[in-house]
Amino acid sequence: MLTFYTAGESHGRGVFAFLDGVPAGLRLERDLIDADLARRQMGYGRGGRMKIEQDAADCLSGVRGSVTLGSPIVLAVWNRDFENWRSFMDPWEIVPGRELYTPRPGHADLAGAVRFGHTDLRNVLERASARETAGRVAAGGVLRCFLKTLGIEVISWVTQIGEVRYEGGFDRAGRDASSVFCPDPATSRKMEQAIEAVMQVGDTLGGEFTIQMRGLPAGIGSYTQWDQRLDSMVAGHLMSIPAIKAVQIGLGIASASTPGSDLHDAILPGDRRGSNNAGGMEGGVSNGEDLRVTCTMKPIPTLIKGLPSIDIRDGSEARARYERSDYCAVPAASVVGEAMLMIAVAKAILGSFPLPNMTALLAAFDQHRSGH
Ligand code: EPS
Repeated sequence: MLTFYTAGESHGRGVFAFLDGVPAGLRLERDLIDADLARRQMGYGRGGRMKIEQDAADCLSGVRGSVTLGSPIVLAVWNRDFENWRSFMDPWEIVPGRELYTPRPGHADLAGAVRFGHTDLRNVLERASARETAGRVAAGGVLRCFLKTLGIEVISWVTQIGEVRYEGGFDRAGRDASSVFCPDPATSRKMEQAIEAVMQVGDTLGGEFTIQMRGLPAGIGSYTQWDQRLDSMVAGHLMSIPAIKAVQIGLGIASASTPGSDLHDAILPGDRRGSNNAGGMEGGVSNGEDLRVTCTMKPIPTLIKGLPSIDIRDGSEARARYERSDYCAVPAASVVGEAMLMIAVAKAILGSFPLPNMTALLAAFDQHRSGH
């Protein structure tokens, strides 16, 4: 079984990813992992923090000479900003001055403080911050190498910022040339303008992105138990990304208004399907078509103008405190979405093929693939 966790505070020493169960003998491409981390820092509308950080994965265990050992892997993404926060974030002795008492509506501040009994909201937001997603992307990079070895590729693109929508398909050159990760230049410009408009009034903007996985063979996941269903694993992993409010698989919400005769993907001779409205999964099992998932992101809850709130010390009216934030992080979230999809699918593959090294896994996987 593949186990994945993160640790780390936003202004602490760093963000850490822990992966256990990655087979031995997997060759890792450091550039691939760091390219994902660099992409997560990009996107029009990011805030000042991204000018400070230069995220890269420092591998602390489980890898020798670029090859996995089969032992637990720990990756560190060090926070450059820690130098500015050392006195407030030191594990043993801190100086006062960075306490927070006015929770942001929409963030974990208030509910998180209730959960753990914190009286200083800093103790919540340091961990609830989306800075944590750097650890997810570092781990996702390791699993990108794993999936690439199995002939599986993951891509994503932004389909909506605010009210500006893109209905076209994926084009790598277009996506990579776009500051908002949308393949079409004219739509990208409109998305930038939508972000600029909220920047001017100190507001924030959400949106939507689509992730596609190509090359996953049929038969991964299971219909036999709810938590082994691939769609349940995929949705859960993507829903866990901060600010994601909806996950759609294939045609998703539009399935409700589509008659069954139009919705279901005809099975044709020669291993072909008439369409892919199911998004590559039927009955919780991959069906050999591309996995296709769309995620909706709400606007970031940290606003310059500060939303209505209270001071938790006395319950009096107050505006939520603003320190620094992003205006729009949908492009960055699409990179996190890729990582979480890769983690979910890698868990499902290793659940079906619990083999200790890549030689055995590749042999079993190739045999499975050729059976279809
Ligand atoms: C983020 C780092 C954070 C925020 C952002 C994501 O850095 P800081 O709080 O120092 O500015 O920029 O987090 C949020 C917007 C949030 O609401 O949690 C990052 O590395 O992605």
